[in-house]
Amino acid sequence: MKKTAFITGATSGIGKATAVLFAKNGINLVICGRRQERLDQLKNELEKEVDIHTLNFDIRDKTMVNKAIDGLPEEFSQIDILINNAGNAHGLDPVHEGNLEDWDAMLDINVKGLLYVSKALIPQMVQRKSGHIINIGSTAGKEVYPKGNVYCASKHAVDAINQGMRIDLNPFGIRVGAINPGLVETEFSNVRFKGDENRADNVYKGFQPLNPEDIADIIHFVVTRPYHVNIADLIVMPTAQASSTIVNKS
Ligand code: NDP
Ligand code: 8X3
Repeated sequence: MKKTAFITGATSGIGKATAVLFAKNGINLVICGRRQERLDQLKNELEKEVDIHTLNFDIRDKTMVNKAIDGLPEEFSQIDILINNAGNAHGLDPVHEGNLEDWDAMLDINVKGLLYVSKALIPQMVQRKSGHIINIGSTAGKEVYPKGNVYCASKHAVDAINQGMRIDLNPFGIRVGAINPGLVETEFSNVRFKGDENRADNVYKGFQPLNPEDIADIIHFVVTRPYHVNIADLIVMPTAQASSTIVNKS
């Protein structure tokens, strides 16, 4: 029987690439994001391959999250794979110059939003005693870099939540693991720098960054391991990157 994956942040970058690869491999999809036209476009592209349903919600809004998930049609109501991917950095400032709205956005989206979606979906996995959760962390969740303060804190929280979920869901046979990418060229830096394209492009100049398909490939590898194999925590960087602050640029 085909599995169903629920992917947050499927309108762009890593989430979108994962949706495309999952569809190619026969995994039915619930794709989520706020940009409905992008969700519709992706649905049009992929519905020849799999059953696909779109959900539009702002992950910060727990009422919206619950309403969307409670309203899933019967054929999409059993979620086998949850990809907790939606997230972004907002700003890159030293802590004393940080913008409170940026801080709220990062903690509300990357941490609380991930928890809202998880809380809405995990009980059915517990009841069935099956499921697989992939949390998209970051190298920023493993080490802190200059001006990364609150984004790094949000991803360190994802690291802790990933460990906590794995411990609490262990009695139910639910697999939980994190994938922690380094520099991936997506819309991430456009969002971080609020549409400043030059600044965003500069992040990926002078070396070959990862692309979202590289991460999708790894996510697909993780979810296709035999049931007794759980990839618990994985860090992946471009070859040119050695740490958050060391990148070999030409
Ligand atoms: P993108 O900006 O390309 O994609 C972010 C996705 O998150 C979009 O689909 C966006 O959808 C969704 N999203 C953002 N805010 C909200 C919100 N409030 N409510 C609902 N959905 C939201 O970035 P990436 O693909 O790079 O990022 C995906 C994940 O990977 C993030 O968790 C990020 O932290 C992580 N990551 C990224 C790295 C990188 O270098 N790019 C490296 C390490 C980790 P929409 O705007 O339509 O709502
Ligand atoms: C994204 C990677 O180094 O830009 O999480 O923070 S980084």
